[in-house]
Amino acid sequence: MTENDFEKIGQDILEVIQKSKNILLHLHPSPDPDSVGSALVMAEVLKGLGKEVVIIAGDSPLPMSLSFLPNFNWIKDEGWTDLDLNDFDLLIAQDSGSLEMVSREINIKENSDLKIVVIDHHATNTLYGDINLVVEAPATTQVLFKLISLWGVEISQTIAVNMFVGLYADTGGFKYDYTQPETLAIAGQLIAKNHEALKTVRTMQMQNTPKSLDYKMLAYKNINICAGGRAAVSAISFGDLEDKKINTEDTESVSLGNDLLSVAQWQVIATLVEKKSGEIKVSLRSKNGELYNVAEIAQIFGGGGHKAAAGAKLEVSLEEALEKVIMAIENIF
Ligand SMILES: [Mn+2]
Repeated sequence: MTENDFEKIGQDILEVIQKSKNILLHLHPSPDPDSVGSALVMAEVLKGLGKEVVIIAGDSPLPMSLSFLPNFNWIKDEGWTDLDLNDFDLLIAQDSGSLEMVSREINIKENSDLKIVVIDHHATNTLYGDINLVVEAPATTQVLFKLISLWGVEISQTIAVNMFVGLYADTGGFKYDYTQPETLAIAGQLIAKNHEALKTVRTMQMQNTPKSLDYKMLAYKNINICAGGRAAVSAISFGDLEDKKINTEDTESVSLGNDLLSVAQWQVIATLVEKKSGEIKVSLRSKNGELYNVAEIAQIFGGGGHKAAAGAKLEVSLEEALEKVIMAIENIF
């Protein structure tokens, strides 16, 4: 996207916001720090513009492992069916590459005439909004930094923290290849605004529960090595999660993908987690997305994401999912 296009779309979004009174924000299913950070940043900006704002947790429970973020209590523990979409003038859908990433429970377009503004950084974004600001950036909070700078909004101390955690998390702590010089420049400005942002990311990395380690143990116990030892797929069954009484709060702080990718020989890894019986969440990671593009694999299963990090959902048995994912991975080697 050219600078001109960015400015044009950015101004269009501001105009729509100015015309709206009640604005709805949401977290995407299995919300990550970029989703939560983006929602809290946008909410603060909108409140500053005198708007009524509601943030709902959406499909997933409130991500309590991020409850230390400033203004976290603004997020209502409500799903999409708990509210009347007609009460709102505008939905700003952030960090969500498709309607399914906004909600898998309802189809927002079929259930309302709500105007939708999309602000996102996923290359596979389906442009489902009335206005779409989809920018190649490592995190939605990076897009927001540019956007609110364009609007002339000052970065507050709380905005700085919520933006920083989004940048930090989506770049794996500024390690992933798609981290841009601009990402670090923005991170520097955020730290200059509020040095506490560093403490916040440390806090973020210490949110395991004792059962988080049981969860990791299950992942490590159920590894299938494939592609001649260059890839690995871990599969965790619903039964095992039930037996160990592992809940969302135990899993949301754990990045199995990063743990498995720490094995030097494995170029690609996948984790299959049977969240409910017959419903498999597939996460894929690649050490080198140019060489082994896992977004292509995710797309086979109706998912999406980035070349080095992608995901999908399968509604089959765990055994069948495992077989299919292994086959798809072996095909790209
Ligand atoms: Mn993101």
